[in-house]
Amino acid sequence: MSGYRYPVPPSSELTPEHVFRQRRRLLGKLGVGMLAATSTGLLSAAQSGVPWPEDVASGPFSTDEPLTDREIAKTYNNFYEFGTGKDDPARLAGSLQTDPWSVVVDGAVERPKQLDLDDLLGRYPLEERIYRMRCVEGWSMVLPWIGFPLSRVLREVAPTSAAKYVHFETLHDPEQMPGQTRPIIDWPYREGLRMDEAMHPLTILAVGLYGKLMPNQNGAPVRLVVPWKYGFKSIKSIVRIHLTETRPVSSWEAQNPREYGFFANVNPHVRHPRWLQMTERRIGEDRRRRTLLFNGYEEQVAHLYAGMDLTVHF
Ligand SMILES: Nc1nc2c(c(=O)[nH]1)N[C@H]1C(S)=C(S)[C@@H](COP(=O)(O)O)O[C@H]1N2
Ligand SMILES: [Mo]
Repeated sequence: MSGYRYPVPPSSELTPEHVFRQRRRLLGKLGVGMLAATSTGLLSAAQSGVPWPEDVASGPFSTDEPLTDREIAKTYNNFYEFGTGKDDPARLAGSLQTDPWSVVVDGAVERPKQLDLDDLLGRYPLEERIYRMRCVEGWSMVLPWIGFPLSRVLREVAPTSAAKYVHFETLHDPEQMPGQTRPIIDWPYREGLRMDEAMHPLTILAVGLYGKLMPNQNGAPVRLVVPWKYGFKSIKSIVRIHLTETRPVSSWEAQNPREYGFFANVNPHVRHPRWLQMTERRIGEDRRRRTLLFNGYEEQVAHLYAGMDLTVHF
């Protein structure tokens, strides 16, 4: 990859300034702007369920499998910053302040950048992507995300030849995230991708779900979605994206490297000491399904791992 430059997208690919200011005003009218004012807990983004103010294009790679029930997807969550119970995030994530918000994009880049909420909601053309999601614990869902390819952001910051990996960090604020007062992991939650995985068109930053703004419990205002990897790679409520030459150590890997590898590709043939990986339970169904290599996205991503022993690099 040395000497490789990611071209900056032509400005025609970015949403014109006036369009996203307008979107922001619309979102404001619909209630997003009120979130700060009502942050006493009367109304959280999760409860407000603000609909997208305009049509969102349907993006590539969507599955036509039936969607997971919206209410289940919003009440059966892993977001340890709000507790380890599946229903904790829905009950407790209302305390998360998502406006204002900013994401720093820096490190091995020529043009470091700070993305604020306006940028996240309007700078990049939004698409809906219906993806299968597979948790390492053995359950799966089909979720309609709204977001944009991470590659759009990475191209804009112009990675240098030293950029081999991308680190991601969740907000660290125990006052808003009560789970961070307990040493479950070494907070903040951290994740990482290799540069080619981060640039892959399946990899998105998501800001919405089921046609509405991202509920807090699902990782508002912006979370990663990497559908061929176990769910823990899809880090929520991101505040920093940092490009480096060295491979990051993700939070779960640091906590237990035998159970959680850096790659974490969905792979029915790589055993986990505590959970079955050959099959999965699609939330809402009774029978177990066979788990597919790369969560069924083999055609799109297998080439990224050509020549790698996936039982070693799990
Ligand atoms: N910051 C943060 N991100 C996180 C987690 C978490 O605990 N904290 N849990 C991960 C796990 S294990 C899964 S399966 C998915 C769940 O996403 P969902 O609740 O939107 O379905 O989020 C991932 N991202
Ligand atoms: Mo997970």
